[in-house]
Amino acid sequence: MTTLAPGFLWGAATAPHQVEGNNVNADFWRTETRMPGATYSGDACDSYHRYREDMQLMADAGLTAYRFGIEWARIQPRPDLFSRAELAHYRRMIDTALELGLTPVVTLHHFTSPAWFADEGGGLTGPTAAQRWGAYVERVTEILDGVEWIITFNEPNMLALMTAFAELAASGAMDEWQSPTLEVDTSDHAGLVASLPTPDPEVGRALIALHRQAVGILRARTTAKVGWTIANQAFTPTPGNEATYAEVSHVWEDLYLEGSAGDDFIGVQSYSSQPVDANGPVPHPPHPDNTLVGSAYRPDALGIALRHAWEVGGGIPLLVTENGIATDDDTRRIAYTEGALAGLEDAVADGIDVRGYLHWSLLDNYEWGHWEPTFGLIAVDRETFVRTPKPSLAWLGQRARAHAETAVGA
Ligand code: IFM
Repeated sequence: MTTLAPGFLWGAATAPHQVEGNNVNADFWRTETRMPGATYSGDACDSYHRYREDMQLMADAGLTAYRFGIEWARIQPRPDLFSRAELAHYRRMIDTALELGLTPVVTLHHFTSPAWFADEGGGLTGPTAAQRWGAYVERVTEILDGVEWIITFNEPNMLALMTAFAELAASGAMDEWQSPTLEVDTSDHAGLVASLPTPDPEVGRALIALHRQAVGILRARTTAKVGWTIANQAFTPTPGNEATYAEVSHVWEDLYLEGSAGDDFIGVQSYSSQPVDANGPVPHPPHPDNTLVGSAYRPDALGIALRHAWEVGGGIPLLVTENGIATDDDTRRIAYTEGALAGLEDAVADGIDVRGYLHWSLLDNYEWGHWEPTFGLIAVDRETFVRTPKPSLAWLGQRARAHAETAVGA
């Protein structure tokens, strides 16, 4: 007997730079060329042209929601130029999702900004940020009719971490670039994890201000539910280290959960879990069970993350905007997701308001410098772009269908 509400969203997620291809005006397009050992995004999954096929596969499987992003660098390729054609492109994506019965969950910023904005003097932390970001958000509201869920920033805490990485790299203290997500590439660098920088709270506070600005604009011009998505680390204290745990949690995520005050929802993004001892997050050693990004196999992380976000967020409704596993074994993906959903259902049974589950990722997409960590429910041929759904897509779709039947019969 499901505890999930009838309108619970079942879907999958992508981000523009990771799937669209040829995002040539974005800052990360240039960053890729500066990352030693990195592979370029290039054509990515060519979803810029193949989005209908992607959405059709989701709808055919039984899913009911699609989280995708709008790419600022396409909407505003130059400071003095907004592209009507690109606005129309994203409107077509929204229309296609609605036509296929998929609830669009739209992200306005998923790690990438226009390169000209990054150059203007500090990007999101620079003096022009509020004016530039506000103008972009206002312009995008012209195409958001009928969209019920809008995400301002994806993982502001990881954006704040990326700033810390960039500062470290600029100081020459880091001879090798680390991908922007915590989960990436730690397998080869287990010893490095302990000395990784932490998200810069100053950057965090600047992002909270930009988020609040966007919430104001979106509330005034749309009827959508508005929130942002936090990378939840599912930290757990080791005995006697509760105070360190509280400090670590604050700098990594609670600052951002608290910055959600007044929002309509908090996007929870969870992959793994990490204990905290007296020295901080405990480095995770290489292990045969690790995922392809070197993180611990922890399906229970989602339940921990939901409970933490609910508690710190003060009861703001939650939407799982990312959860998944980097693996080339789809049976393992299903087992992981089964475990994660069990944690979600337990949390809901305990009274936590969770509005949906969006799996990361729909496609085997570009993982910020790498193609090897495959998170997708659908494989993509890197030469032909042919999509091949994995059993996990049908499995997740079946969960959605079973829930719909139970909810209707309830
Ligand atoms: O691919 C990323 C995504 O862009 C943000 N959250 C984590 C994912 C997996 O590392």
